[in-house]
Amino acid sequence: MTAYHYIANARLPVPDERTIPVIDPADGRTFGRIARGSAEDIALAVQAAQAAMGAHFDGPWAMTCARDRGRLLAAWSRAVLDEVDALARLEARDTGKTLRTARNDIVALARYFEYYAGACDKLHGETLPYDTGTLALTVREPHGVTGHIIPWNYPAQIFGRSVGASLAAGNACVVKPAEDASLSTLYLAEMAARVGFPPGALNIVTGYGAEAGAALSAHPGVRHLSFTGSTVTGQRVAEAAARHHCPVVLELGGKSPQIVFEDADLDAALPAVVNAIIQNSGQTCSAGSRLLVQAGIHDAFVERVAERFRALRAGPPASDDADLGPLINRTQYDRVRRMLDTAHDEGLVEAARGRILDEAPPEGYYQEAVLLRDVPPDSALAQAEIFGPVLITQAFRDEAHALALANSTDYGLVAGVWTRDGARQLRMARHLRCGQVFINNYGAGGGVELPFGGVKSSGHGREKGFEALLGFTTLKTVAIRYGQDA
Ligand code: TXE
Repeated sequence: MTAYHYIANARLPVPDERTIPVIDPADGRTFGRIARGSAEDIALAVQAAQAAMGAHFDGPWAMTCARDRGRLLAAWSRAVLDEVDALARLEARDTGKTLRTARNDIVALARYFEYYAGACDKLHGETLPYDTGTLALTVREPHGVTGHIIPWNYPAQIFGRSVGASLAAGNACVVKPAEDASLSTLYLAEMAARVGFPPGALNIVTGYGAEAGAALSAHPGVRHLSFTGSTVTGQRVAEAAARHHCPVVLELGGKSPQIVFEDADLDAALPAVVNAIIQNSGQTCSAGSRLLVQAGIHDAFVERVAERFRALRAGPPASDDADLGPLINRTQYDRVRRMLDTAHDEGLVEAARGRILDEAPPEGYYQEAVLLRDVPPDSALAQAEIFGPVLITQAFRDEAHALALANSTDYGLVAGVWTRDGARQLRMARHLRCGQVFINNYGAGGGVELPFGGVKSSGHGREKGFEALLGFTTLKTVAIRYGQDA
């Protein structure tokens, strides 16, 4: 099939020499091609989005009222649920995630559209006390054209949370999915056209980050940018956006702690702690990648975690026996292996290792789950985002020590705390330097309603919930003089 961009509700085919192979992480084989977008393709997509908005916000999409935007998003949500199995299969093949995970992702995607469908017509301004004889009010307006740079770890979900909120607020979107995982985005854009979104409201340009992604972040017609990805690329995107005064939401990496106190319900903590790191084979920005356990129970609890790790199996996405799918690509696979080599060079203790199923093709990017114990806080393994199924442990003495360790990285995305002590729960929630704190649970990215984002090198701005919707608007103040002076 000819590779294409999707602009103004139509496929824009590209010649073969302008394509990128689509590789199946399960066996390393090429099974399709996507278009390799250029700055010209981005310009076309921005133009289509600008036409949908109109120069004075008088274009067809800008004139679509909030109620109707909500109805379109609701219809899109239902269409996604009608095709949940097809979408999950596509996402699993493109990313290597297990079918089970892919299915959850697609259901979450539908829920994003449902949430934002209901939120469209609840987005309102205020009236303000001002001079007698003047009515002052604020109106929430869209930014105009918004750019969305999506990573490969949760392509459908991240598309849903960012594009869903932006369209709900009345913006027209240009999306650049990751070169490693663009298929669900292309599929969803055609679905949007089918349910009735007008041409230009949603446009997709696939391609490499350094080409299509850089062109999108530098395009002066883009009035708001959402980026999810690495810290380094996020910085580049923000620098390019700053040149045309474009606000940016950055959702970057993490090195999130899961803190287990001696008084915790350990039976409840155990499965949650394991799931928080193996979910999506550890390729989750909010993965709970550092396990901090109070010294008195550290060894016994870590042994229970180790037992679970030994039973974990990496295998093909479609296999019922696989707990983890392969990593996304050769680069990520090599990166994780390199970090594990460093761990061994530094003499770190491997407390447990899962296994790779025999049915996994040797050319696939399979990495078994690894548990490393007593990792020094200043080592690379304790500081850097590994983005694989690797959990490290550290023992802490008391609450102050736990906090010091938890806050000791450059990141600040999520933290999990397990304790029955109510006052300690509140103290920890207050002093942890991160965007989300989960007490006696760990919602790795979960909860469409809950604002999500980081502090420090994990980024700024918030995705998800109503907060994200507000971020996709700008405020206009209107003061109407009607002349009845006091
Ligand atoms: O990310 P990039 P990569 C982290 C994780 C991972 C590392 C590298 O630690 O190991 O990043 O992954 C686009 N201008 N996360 O290299 O490069 C790119 O095409 C504009 C955390 O894949 O940040 C893709 O669409 N865009 C993370 C998107 O940016 C550019 C998810 C992400 O790619 C660009 C993924 C440029 N110059 C990786 N260069 C999370 N927060 O969930 C690349 N891109």
